[in-house]
Amino acid sequence: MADWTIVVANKNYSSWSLRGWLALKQTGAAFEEIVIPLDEPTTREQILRHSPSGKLPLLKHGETTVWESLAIGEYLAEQFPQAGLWPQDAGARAYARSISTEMATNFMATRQNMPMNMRASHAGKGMGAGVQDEINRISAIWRHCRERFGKDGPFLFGAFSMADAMYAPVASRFTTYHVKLDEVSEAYRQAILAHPPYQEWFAAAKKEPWIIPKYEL
Ligand SMILES: N[C@@H](CCC(=O)N[C@@H](CS)C(=O)NCC(=O)O)C(=O)O
Repeated sequence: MADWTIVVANKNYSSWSLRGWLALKQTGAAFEEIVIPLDEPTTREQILRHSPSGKLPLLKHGETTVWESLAIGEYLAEQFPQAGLWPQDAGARAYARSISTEMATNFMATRQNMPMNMRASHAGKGMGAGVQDEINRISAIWRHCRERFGKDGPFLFGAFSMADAMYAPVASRFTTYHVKLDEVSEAYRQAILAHPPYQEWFAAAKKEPWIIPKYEL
């Protein structure tokens, strides 16, 4: 049995699960995975068997359990310093933590109007009140990071980091809802889509049998 297990929800719909899973993949550690489908009669009971908050993702490492995607990222960064989950430079690291927390606690209009649904293609849908303002803020973050910190690779801080794990579901949403982006943000969206672990997750999402009608706009 692997030392590491991650409990996630449906790959097609669970943006938070994708964040934790991408962070774990970045460490290179072998891990086991438990997938619990959302919105089923037994979902809550199944999640509570693992997660005291009733939410996923949840990471298990021996006797240690960690939930909340940012806390998972912090724990993995401590356990695997070589994975580069946070940038080396203190200023860049502070910026990465700020934008990751901003992602974790904001952008409610986008979340509500553009639920993650990796398999779907909903051109023109999801542009509810406040969404364009949030898209503008997200694009400004992406442009700033790419221009100031991203010279050594295609991601926000060059190499793939926790900040990319946090914004990867947004890249997925912008794809599903055909959001028009500036050139720099569009290139970043494509870099996320081309990231091999993202593709692995997406391939699994496409094979899932579950459909959640409320996320099928
Ligand atoms: N703040 C949490 C959010 C986790 C969250 O909301 N997860 C959703 C799945 S995307 C969940 O577990 N929902 C449980 C349910 O709908 O029953 C984190 O960062 O991990």
